[in-house]
Amino acid sequence: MLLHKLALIKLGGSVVTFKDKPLAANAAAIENISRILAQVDVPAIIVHGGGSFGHYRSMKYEMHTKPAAYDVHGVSVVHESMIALNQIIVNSMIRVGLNPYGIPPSLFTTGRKPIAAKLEQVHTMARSKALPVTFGDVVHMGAKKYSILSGDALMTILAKMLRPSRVVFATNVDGIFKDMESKELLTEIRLGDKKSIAFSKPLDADVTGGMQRKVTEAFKIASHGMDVLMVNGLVPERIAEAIGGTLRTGTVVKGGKR
Ligand code: IP8
Repeated sequence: MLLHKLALIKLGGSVVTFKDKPLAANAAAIENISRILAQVDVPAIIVHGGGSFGHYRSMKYEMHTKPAAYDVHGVSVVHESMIALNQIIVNSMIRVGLNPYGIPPSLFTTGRKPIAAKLEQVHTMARSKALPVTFGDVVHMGAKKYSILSGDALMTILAKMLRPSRVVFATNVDGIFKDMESKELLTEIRLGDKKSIAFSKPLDADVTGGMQRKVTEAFKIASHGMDVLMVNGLVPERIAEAIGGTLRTGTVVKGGKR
């Protein structure tokens, strides 16, 4: 049973950056979403992706989601690029009167494992008017190993521990399409439907797997009984609709039992 309201929202890299231009934030999209979030008065936690910041830098240093002894200078550069993007987003939110609080995932995870007490603290902050803003990042996996922890995987970690009442993935498309030829938008899908969705190949500039990764994580979250909403974040009203339970254009991955 969901006892309280909490919205968990992923802002995809394709929304907050221009994926085809290195280190280019989409300032207008970030500002539009910030304004929408300022109007929606509900406790929330934001996760953002890497887009042309983290992915661009990770490619240069050949860093992936597989834990390995990557070039530690690359680790610094990738992490710094994500901090820079987080600052752009946090500052945009401050300008519209929100109370964002940037949090690297390493503050509440060890590798990919959540630290329960720290996550509970993030949750408490969200319930008391702060807006935690975390992000996909490069994280330490022990000894000399590091790994890219995608914001999509973080969504699953956060959803499983905090059981939000709304889980929203905002990307640059309207939702999940049946296939890329017909571009028929699937308004509702169930756990059993996963095999029938045809994905396009992720862009080369995406080290964590593009839309397919999002859908995989959405299904994982749905298998824990939570509905997951996939919306177009470049039409920011849809994020507000998703939070308010009035979404008209998007895909709902229905929560159910595995
Ligand atoms: O865009 C990736 O996060 P994502 C973060 O959510 C890095 O997959 C550092 C590439």
